[in-house]
Parts: sequence; C-alpha cells; structure tokens
Amino acid sequence: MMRIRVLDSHTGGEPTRVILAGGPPLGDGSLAERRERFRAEHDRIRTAVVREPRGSEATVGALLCEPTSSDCVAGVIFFDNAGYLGMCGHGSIGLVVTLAHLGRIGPGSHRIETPVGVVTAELHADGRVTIANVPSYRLTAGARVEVKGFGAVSGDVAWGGNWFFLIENHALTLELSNVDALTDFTWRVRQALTASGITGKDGAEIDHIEVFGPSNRVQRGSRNFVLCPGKAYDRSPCGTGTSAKLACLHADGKLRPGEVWHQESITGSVFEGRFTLDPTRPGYVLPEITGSAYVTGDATLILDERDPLVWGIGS
Ligand code: PYC
Repeated sequence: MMRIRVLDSHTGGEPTRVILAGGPPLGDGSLAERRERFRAEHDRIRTAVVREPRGSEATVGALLCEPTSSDCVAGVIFFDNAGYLGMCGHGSIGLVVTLAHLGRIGPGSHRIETPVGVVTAELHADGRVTIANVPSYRLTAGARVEVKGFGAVSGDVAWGGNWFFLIENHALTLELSNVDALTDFTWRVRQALTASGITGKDGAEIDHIEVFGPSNRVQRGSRNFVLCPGKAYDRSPCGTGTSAKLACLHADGKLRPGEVWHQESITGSVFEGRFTLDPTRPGYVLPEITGSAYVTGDATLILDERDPLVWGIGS
C-alpha cells in the first residue's frame, strides 16, 4: 500500500495536482536527470496519480523536488496522462498558489527550477501570479502540412517551454460546444506533422497544437484552443502556449515589448501576457504570464496493489 499526499488546484479551469510527499525517490542531479529517472524507473506512479480513476485526462501532475540551486524555492517536474512536460505555465501558477496555501511562501518573487530551466514567479498581494517563463522563440513561420480531411493547413512552429504548432487560418468555431471537432482537427494536424517530419529544434516532436480565433471578451488578444500531448484540451489559455504566441506576435511585428496580450481560453478564462526582448539572443522573447489559481483539494491518494486498476486506466 502506497500513500501519496497531494494538493489539487485549478488555474483557469486546468487542474494541477502537486505531489507533496510519498512520490518516487529520484535521488540527486539536475531536474532533467531526475525527470529521466522518473520516466525510466517510476513511470507507473505518474499514471496512478493523473490517470483515471484518481485523476482525469486534463490533470497535470507536479512532483515537488528539492532544487539543486539554493536560490530556488522549489524544483518541479510536470507530467500528464501521456508523459512528461518541459514546462507548464498553468501548473507553475498552481504550484505557487499551492505553496502559498501551505504557508511556505508569501507575496514576492520566487525562483522555481524545472527540467528546461529556472522560471521566476511573482506572487502578487491580490493572489494573482506572474510567471517569467523560459526564453521563447518562433522556429518556423508558415509551415504547410497536408491534413487528412482538411487539406493544406499552415501554421508557425514555436517554443514556449514546449513545442507548439500555431494555426490562425481555419474554418472552425472556437466554442466549448465544438470541442470534439476541435480535438479531431488538432489531433489530425499533430499526426500530419509527425508524418511529414515537421518538428521543433533537433527533431523534437511538436506535441501541442494551438488554434486561434476572435474573442468577444478581451481586447488586444484572442481566444485559443490548445490540444495537449495526451489528446486532452487545455482548459486554461496555456502558459507555454501563450509564450509561444508572444514569440510569434513579436516575430510578426504585431506586439511590442511591454504591451499586454490577453489570451482567452476555450473555457473563457484569461491570461495576460507580455514580453521583454532577450538581450543575449536575437529573436527570443522573455515572456511573462499572469493568471490566478485556486486550491480545490487536499488529499492522500492510496495505491492498493490488490486493485487491478492501481496504476490507472490504460497502464
Ligand atoms: O499552461 O503551459 C501550460 C500547459 C501545458 C500543458 C497544459 N498546460
């Protein structure tokens, strides 16, 4: 019998489950090394925590780790029903609110180590959180891919802590009632990208697909639908996806440093995004994403080896 202590929250509708105790023993090393150990030796703990019957297709897990650097308040490894994430914007906002709920941090600036670099989080006095995400950039503008049932689709390939394909031109309505059609379209796009060999840097798989449309709620912004690696859609506007969007807006000369972009999600929640320029790398932006999260649960998960579904459905 294993017991795993978790705190649940949601950020703009997207759940985050932080493992506080009882997680896998990953030893020392960088967060990237520990993530590989998690994947190689303890993957069934990932599936037990986020898959049904304990989790859901939308649940993102966050394993709280000792940081290697003493100026970081925490280290974190994000994961979902399909595998491991480089960074997670909504999850970082959820983690900060969780640490505040536990009394471990107060308002102010905090550094968090992830497998793809250190992110800085500002907890504001009103409870909102701003994440200074990893440097983000557009790799390819206007890549074209032939999508079964839809014909040629063009989009940008950009990095925001995960790899994204960002689509502006399409015929779909961005409404919650249309999630099945949006999921079908974006899943086909993802498969077509893989089949055509369109990738991120160094052949990295593009595992997030983002579709944009007009928003009637926000000004200077848009509404999005984001397909996550495990085929669930992001209930939040997606922090890493908004970072990739900021990189594309900058590359197209449509948003200047410091100007605010409002990214509304398919569920109606909104992140504020802005960027500064990376002084060391032309074309890269340093995104800042602001959003709110709320704690929704405090639980101990019980993993009983007599249970045939102990490691989660499909595991
Ligand atoms: O907010 O970056 C994000 C994210 C990635 C996957 C789900 N949410």
